[in-house]
Amino acid sequence: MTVMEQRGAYRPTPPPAWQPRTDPAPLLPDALPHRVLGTRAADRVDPDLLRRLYAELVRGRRYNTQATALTKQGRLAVYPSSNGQEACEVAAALVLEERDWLFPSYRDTLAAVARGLDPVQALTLLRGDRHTGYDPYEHRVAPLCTPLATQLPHAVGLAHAARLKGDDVVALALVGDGGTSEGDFHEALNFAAVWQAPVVFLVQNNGFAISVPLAKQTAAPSLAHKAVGYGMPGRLVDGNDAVAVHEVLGEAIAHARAGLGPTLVEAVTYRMEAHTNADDDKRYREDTEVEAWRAHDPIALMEHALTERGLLDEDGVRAVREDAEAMAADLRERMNQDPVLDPMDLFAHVYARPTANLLEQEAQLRAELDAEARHHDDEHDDEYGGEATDARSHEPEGNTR
Ligand SMILES: Cc1ncc(C[n+]2csc(CCOP(=O)(O)OP(=O)(O)O)c2C)c(N)n1
Ligand SMILES: [Mg+2]
Repeated sequence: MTVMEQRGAYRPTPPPAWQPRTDPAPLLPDALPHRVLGTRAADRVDPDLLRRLYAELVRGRRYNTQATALTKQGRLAVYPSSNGQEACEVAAALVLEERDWLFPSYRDTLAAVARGLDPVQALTLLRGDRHTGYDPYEHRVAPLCTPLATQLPHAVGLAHAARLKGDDVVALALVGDGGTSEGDFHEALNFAAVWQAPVVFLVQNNGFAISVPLAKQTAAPSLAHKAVGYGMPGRLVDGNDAVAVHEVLGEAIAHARAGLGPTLVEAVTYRMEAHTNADDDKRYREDTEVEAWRAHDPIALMEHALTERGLLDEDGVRAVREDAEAMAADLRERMNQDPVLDPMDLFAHVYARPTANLLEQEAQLRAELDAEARHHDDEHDDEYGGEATDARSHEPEGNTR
């Protein structure tokens, strides 16, 4: 007897007949990246917003060049420059309310600085000094995250928790195009949409994950399309147009704040420099491609818009540049001072309740440091016949701590 004969019934469609649960059309991204600068809409943008964005873009680029120079001087271990991506960085920082949270990746120091973080503290991690280097609660900036996409579930968790507590907080999480291939990206989007968490994901599609171009990374029509599969809206924006990014993020944040759930924004931009100072981009891309993007520079776009509207003249440009130079000089000077570090800090801020292993390692390091200090003191006694109280008295002259 066949299965059909057994049951005595046959229907070609699953019971009940399958339907999409929601209409996907409103979730689909715009056909082309949204732009404001260079269009008629630029005439209506608030002049103060234009001037603020411009000043921050210029400061941001100066910060990037200074930080890259510091790697060459051995003052910074590594720097992933966001040169070319300043519009995303600056718009992300300026669009948030003070009570909101920013979740950056390693490439997003500019966003953290534009949100108010001390420019030197923002580089502490990349200098290899200590932990995150700043207090995340001070400006509501989560640690700059090096493991790809791990900041995304953190952002969703914080946003969901805030909603449960009734706090009016939105989390904005930044990630790269390559990061969208990580498991954490998918888990974060899924949870965010199921919980309708007040979170916005900004994907900076800069064309590359180190040397891997986007075409080898994903078969999706656009990264914004990835939103649809999770049931949240996807938006596409010109990532070099600071006003457009500010506008699209502003709408997504208002949507999230109103309890309507998350949005995925793909900003189409370009990484103008190598992945970091340790990378050689000539090995995997053509100069002509880089030059084509140079003509669509975020600062030039903004300067053009401001000049067109009579909001910027030579004096204005000079004032903004001088301010950026002063910031760079201060950064240089402070980064040229050797930080005073306590090795025991390795164990601070890791766990609220340290594990037995960590306590053991902490005691071991303390004993080693004490023994070293005693050894220095003994050497000093032998050499000078006197009593040394501080191991640092043996440091070479000219060491300016
Ligand atoms: C989980 C994890 N896997 C691999 C790496 C090594 N890695 C560092 S940056 C990078 C490329 C990331 O590209 P993308 O997300 O596009 O960000 P971008 O560097 O372009 O800003 C990779 C693979 C990492 N940091 N974390
Ligand atoms: Mg990338």
